[in-house]
Amino acid sequence: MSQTIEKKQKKQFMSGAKAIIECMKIEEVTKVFCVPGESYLPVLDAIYDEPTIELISARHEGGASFMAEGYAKATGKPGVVMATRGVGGANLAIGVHTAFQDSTPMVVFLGQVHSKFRGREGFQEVDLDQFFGHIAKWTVEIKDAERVPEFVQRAFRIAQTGRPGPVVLSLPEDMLKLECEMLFGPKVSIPRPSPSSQEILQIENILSQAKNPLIIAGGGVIHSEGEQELIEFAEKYHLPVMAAFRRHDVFPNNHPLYVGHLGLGTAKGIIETVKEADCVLAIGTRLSEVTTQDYTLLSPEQKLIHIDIHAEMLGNVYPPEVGIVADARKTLLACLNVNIVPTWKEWADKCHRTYEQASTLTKTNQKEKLTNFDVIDLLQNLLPENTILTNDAGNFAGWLHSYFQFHTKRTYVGPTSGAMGYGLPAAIGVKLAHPDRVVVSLSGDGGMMMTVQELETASRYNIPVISIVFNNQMYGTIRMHQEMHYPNKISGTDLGNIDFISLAHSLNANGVKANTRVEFAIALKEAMKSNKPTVIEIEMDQEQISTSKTIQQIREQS
Ligand SMILES: Cc1ncc(C[n+]2csc(CCOP(=O)(O)OP(=O)(O)O)c2C)c(N)n1
Ligand SMILES: [Mg+2]
Repeated sequence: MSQTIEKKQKKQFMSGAKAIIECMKIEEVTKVFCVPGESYLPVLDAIYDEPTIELISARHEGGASFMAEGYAKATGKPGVVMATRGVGGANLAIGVHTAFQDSTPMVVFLGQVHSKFRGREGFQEVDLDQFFGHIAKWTVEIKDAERVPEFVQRAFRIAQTGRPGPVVLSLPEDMLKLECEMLFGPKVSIPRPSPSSQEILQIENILSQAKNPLIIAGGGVIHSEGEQELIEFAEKYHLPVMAAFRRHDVFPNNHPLYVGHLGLGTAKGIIETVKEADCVLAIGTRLSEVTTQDYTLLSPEQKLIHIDIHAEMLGNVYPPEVGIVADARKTLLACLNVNIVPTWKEWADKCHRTYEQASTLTKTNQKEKLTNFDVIDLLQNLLPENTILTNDAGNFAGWLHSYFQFHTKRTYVGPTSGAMGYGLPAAIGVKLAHPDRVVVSLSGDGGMMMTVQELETASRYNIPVISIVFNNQMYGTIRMHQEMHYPNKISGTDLGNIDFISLAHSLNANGVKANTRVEFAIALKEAMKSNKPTVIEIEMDQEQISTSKTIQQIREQS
């Protein structure tokens, strides 16, 4: 027994800070995002000495944490981010919350005050365990240097096991300098539980009685790398597939079995498809508020088969007929052998037609001023198939969600948390993960200004992301809600105009305004060739507040 332990674990003498870096090496971490602070200088110094890890120093911890989150979504590996004490922790909390809501693996290291000062409200002191307790999957303050490997390796395990999520480790500054004998375990392995044959039989029984079955597929399918198995399962039994909120790329949108996306402002016809289903197979989705359209999507008459890696997700929103705790890919593989004669082709075709009707871009124009429809049309036609798109929160995203078709897996990265400021930094994280692919972020003027400073980070590290900004000089989404509930009373939603082109230049990026289709096409092609980040500004029609309504139409209806 002790021999086995000797073989698997290696002992080394080093400081707490160096042990953190050693753990990162064991986990094959190659990118760390941060804003530096004096509280964790030994960690920064240990990274300086480690050639396999690149440190990306951002302009704001919110940006750094979104970069780490986007990087994690693009790679499937944990995003690693560091910041200092209460101030850095507070700033990066938005990325931790996003990683939690989006089930993204993330490991956060925060410098903490000296152990001797803890509890006296020292400089920038916050009890970080408590502060993050509610929005992180796990938190720990490492008080003993010799326990660094145990806690850091456990952090990487927890971040990736079951439903992935963020973990937060705080590091008292004296602990980082202490040297002692460290015992490291092997690289974390991730359990991928399979469903039992009994459970697969239950799926078979329920599905074989269904007249109008429907799959709702979420992030669990992507995280388990089960996209191909989902295609095979759907094709074998003619099952229509719908994507959960901001999981567009879970299934090819140009596939005859794709039937839409459940998001904000989803077309009525697509919601009708779910209402008409008598059996829903929800896989790797927590059936969130947005996916379920404010928890109104399913009714007790519909039979629910719910498969999730996290037991607590089952019955959290709807009580399932059968609930299975298992890896999505493993379950889809097992489902490939169910004994069902498919009879659902007609139903699947009908659902697909509904999706096509709702998502066909008919409103593009060729000559006049560029519209949001044109932008989506041109992105669809000019970008290479493996381009990765990210988006911020805001009404401008409605055009992307409704009309852009994601054909290839792992081509979309968006915040199910709905966090503004996400688009640009997430794109930077994604581009670092895939430097050879085109990465484009879409943002509104409001969201862009929350993390615009990260353009300088992108240019400093030569990360040529393309950032499209839809400028309507307002917090358009909230203005839309305001007009629906309090027409003609604009409160807090007007914004001043920003010259995004000058702003981009001052942050060492390219900047160009596109007013027509031709100008946009040229700008996009130039941006794809550039080795600098590029901002393309679109002047949005203020009146066209959403994909389907003008401000005037909303006022008339309310
Ligand atoms: C961090 C954060 N703060 C506030 C909100 C609420 N919110 C949602 S959309 C929105 C306005 C977005 O404005 P903009 O980025 O300009 O996009 P637009 O809706 O105008 O297209 C706001 C304030 C949010 N989702 N996230
Ligand atoms: Mg706006």
